Amino acid sequence: AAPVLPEAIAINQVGFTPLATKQALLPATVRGPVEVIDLDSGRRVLSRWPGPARHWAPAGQAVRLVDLSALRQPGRYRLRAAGVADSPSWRVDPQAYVALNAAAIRAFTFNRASIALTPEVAGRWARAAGHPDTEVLVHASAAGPGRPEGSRVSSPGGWYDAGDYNKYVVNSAISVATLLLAQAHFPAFFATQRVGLPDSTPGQPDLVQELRWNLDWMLSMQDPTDGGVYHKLSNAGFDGVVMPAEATAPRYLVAKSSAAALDLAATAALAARVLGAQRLLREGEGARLRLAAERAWTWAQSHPRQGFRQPEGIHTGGYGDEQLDDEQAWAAAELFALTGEARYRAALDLPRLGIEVPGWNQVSALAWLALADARTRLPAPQRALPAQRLRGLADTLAARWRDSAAGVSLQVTDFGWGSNGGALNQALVLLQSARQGGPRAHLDAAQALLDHVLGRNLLGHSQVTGFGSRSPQHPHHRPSMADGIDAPVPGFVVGGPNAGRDDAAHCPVPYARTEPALAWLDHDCSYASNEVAINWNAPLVYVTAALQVLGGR
Ligand code: 9MR
Repeated sequence: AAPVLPEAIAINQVGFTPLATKQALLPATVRGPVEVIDLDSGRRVLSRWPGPARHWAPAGQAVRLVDLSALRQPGRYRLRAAGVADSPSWRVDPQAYVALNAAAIRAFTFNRASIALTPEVAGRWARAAGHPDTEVLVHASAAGPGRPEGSRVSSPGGWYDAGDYNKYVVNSAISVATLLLAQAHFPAFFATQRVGLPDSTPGQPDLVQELRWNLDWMLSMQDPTDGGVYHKLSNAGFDGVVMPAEATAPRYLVAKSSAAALDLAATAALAARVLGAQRLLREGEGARLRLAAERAWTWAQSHPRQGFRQPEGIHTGGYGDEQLDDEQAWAAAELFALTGEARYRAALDLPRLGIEVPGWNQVSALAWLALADARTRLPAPQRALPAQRLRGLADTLAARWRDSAAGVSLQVTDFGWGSNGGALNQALVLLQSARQGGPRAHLDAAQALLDHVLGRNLLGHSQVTGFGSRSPQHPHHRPSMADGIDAPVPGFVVGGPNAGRDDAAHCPVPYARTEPALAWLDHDCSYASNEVAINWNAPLVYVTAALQVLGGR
């Protein structure tokens, strides 16, 4: 029979702010009390009985939870119980998530294209610049009147998407938008959050400085002739396992798509609005962002169903999405929130617009967040809709959290490609309610999802490189694989358990377990469960900031 998990008492290995709800996960076989040991004094400071053993479907086994929230004294602790190994150490700390948040932002810096990372910025992960992207070839699929096939375009900067070195507009958009929302919702936190970037501008928060690296690149993906937006800037095939500077294969601008145009429109409009409201716009930037958004919108209205299909000879990531109602709504909502123009509101059918947890191909929640900010300009009968939709989704997630044997809202179907990113996006939704004075349960359900990502799971592993005493050592991330340094580049959340195990045939070692919540492989072969990606790190930045600010109350 498969071993009973977790092998050791599982808990968020980074820790908690003093007032946070603090839970640990136990194998069902543990029946006695769980003791909290203070690692400085060696003394037992709390003892609590675990709850009942209950079946948790995503892992196909029973588990127990124990609540340790009564412990509020800052310190370092470990958990002990008869019949199971001790937990890893963890902290109660008023600043519990400040360093993790900084590292999560710095992970974007580590993934910057076209720039060298010096030891002052990157420590032992310093590296040479790669991918200047100043002479990118227009691929046949992207050729147009102003830019024939084979012509050269400069499109430098931006972030590498993930463990690969390509740059994709659709995934960039949700990543930048999520970071902009973090800046919009927690400005005081980011005003003092210093990360140590290669560049800084007086008066600009580091978060904004970092996201601009990619926002500026996104703007360069717009064709000045017609306002259309290229779907990606990519090699023909994925690079080998080499450092960025050694990856010198030709780069292409590939096919315009409706999704890329709508997502750029939404992100540029959001950037103009958030940076404008916070007086962070640079000279001419507000007008430039607005014009880019308007032109991309106009192009998309005349090319409403230009899906992305991989052209002949191009084999890199797809980010193809055929269902674009949510992208259309997000772009319309952001342009309406920015400009107040009736034509954008007219493009929205709010009673029919649903809401789902955000993801690279699902942005309806982002549309509702924009509409919440613009609610006073909606017709009176619709003004309550944004709050209702957002609250409704948060209530659904909180109900799943309450019913869960493992104390987390994740269902069997949530354990697909990038499940950790999905978990953090669920937390982001719950935190919309929490930051507007919603019930404590919504804050607790969000905390539980961060706990899951930081080690309160049956794998007993934190899922963030460099954080927690057991963390991913072999992410599918080319620099981490090629740099000759044992420790992976820190601050990245890996994709996480993925029931699809889409890479199993390609990996030299098998997944130890196949249950949805256990299908994770800490091997650099595992692009389907152990890759990093900007769209998963962005909600890590959001959620750690939110729980630092809201959970400390
Ligand atoms: O995150 C993407 C996931 O939702 C898809 O199922 C998967 C397969 O199409 O692709 C993932 O995105 C990858 C992208 O295509 C290329 N760069 C790495 C991304 C993360 O694995």
